[in-house]
Amino acid sequence: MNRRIFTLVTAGAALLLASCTPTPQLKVKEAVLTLSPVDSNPAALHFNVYGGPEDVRLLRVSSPSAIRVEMHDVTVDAKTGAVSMAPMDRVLIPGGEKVAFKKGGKHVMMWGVNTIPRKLGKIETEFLFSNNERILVKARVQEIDGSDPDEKKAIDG
Ligand SMILES: [Cu+2]
Repeated sequence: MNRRIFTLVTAGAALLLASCTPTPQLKVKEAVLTLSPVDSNPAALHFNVYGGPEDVRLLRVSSPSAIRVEMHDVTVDAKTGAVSMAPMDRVLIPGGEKVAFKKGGKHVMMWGVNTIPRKLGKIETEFLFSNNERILVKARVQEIDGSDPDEKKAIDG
């Protein structure tokens, strides 16, 4: 009898523990593509990556609606204050941690974004990680002032 109660209690404790410390899941969220006011200039993709159970590297971001996609980091020259950006091959995503790709920091640039995402107001993107995970994300597309793309406004009226 006592033994049975003990088993029930440990099972309950295990359940409780499991619900308190969920295994982190590798995720990409809050993705927004900001178009340039000049159509021939690249668009900037910002998003947050939430690390999974182990460290991984983000190897590539791509989109069927863009000709060229690059990951960039921004550096500020300590002496002159000049801002420059350089392509990154890979970005470490530590397990359980958030890595932000945001204005003034790491970001993704897209050249040649075609009319489909401009009309839909959404763009399909794919994130490839070093553990071979591929995450598909539909990012919101906006003009530089945060409004819907001009092409979508023209359709929606
Ligand atoms: Cu850039």
